[in-house]
Amino acid sequence: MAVQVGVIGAGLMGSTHVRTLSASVPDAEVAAVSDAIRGSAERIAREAGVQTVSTDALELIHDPGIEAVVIASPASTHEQFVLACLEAGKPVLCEKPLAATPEAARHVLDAEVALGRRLVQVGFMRRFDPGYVDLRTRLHRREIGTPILVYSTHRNATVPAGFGTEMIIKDTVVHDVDTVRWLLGQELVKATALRTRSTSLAAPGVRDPQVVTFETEDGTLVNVEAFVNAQYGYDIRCEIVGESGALSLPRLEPVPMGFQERFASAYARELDAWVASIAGGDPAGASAWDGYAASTVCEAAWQAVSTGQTTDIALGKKPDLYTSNPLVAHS
Ligand code: ISE
Repeated sequence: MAVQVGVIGAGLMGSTHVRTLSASVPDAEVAAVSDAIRGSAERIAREAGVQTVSTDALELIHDPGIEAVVIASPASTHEQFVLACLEAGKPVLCEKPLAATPEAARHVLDAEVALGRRLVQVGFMRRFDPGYVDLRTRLHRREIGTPILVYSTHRNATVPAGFGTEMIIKDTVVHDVDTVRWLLGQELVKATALRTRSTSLAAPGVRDPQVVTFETEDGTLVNVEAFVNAQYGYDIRCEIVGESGALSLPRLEPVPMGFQERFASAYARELDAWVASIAGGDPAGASAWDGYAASTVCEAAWQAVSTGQTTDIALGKKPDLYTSNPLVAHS
């Protein structure tokens, strides 16, 4: 029988996940959708043939008919809902960020460690993008030797109204942070923000683009550019420069216009791997530690943007629960 999945949040991401689970993940069935706005949940439920509609996420989580949960509600709700899933012993795929603050992400991490088993996967879907997977495989085959520099470029054509400078870091750069940690198998230890001129097309007071340089544990330098009013398209680039060569993510032509188009395959593979991990028990994708690390790094990056000073990043010791599936250390 297909895994009975409940989806919390019927906005852009939640609806995308309902459609993808329904159309592309044969071992899953979306059995319930909840959203604070009943009409939103009803709309996607009608489209996808979902039986149960709710406006109460906790009711969905504790529904005995629901075996696993996807959280795609606002970041401010993630801590409460993920903790409820852990309490109910249900596997949960939580959209990034894991929580609204590093402290809240730490609460989730500590709760999963106390439980003693991994139930949390965080929605860093680039880990399932074929281009990024190939890049990482070739890097770990040492095709370019030891990495020295990484350039990660993250351009949106436009963003919704109200998308401020802090969101450029915590909602956009957060992907580049997780991707680079995963590619290199390294934690990030310092953040420095560069002052750039802003595009005249940014909303008043928004400083866009943002350029943040990170240093990894072994001294690799990572340059992240996030430009969310680029107009021409949703352009994701990554180049890794090593001691004996360079590797780049394939460039898509024409440039897609949005992240749903650019990462459609990654979202489907992410959900498929998550459902398979529920049946098979092996955790897939980014863990609660990765979610905590990404939130902590982005908070430090935001401090660097706000102060103009280089900010140190201290994650503390990684719990043993996450060392059995370590970041792929660059040998
Ligand atoms: C959005 O939430 C995403 O996750 C996209 O991948 C990112 O490009 C965009 O900037 C975010 O707002």
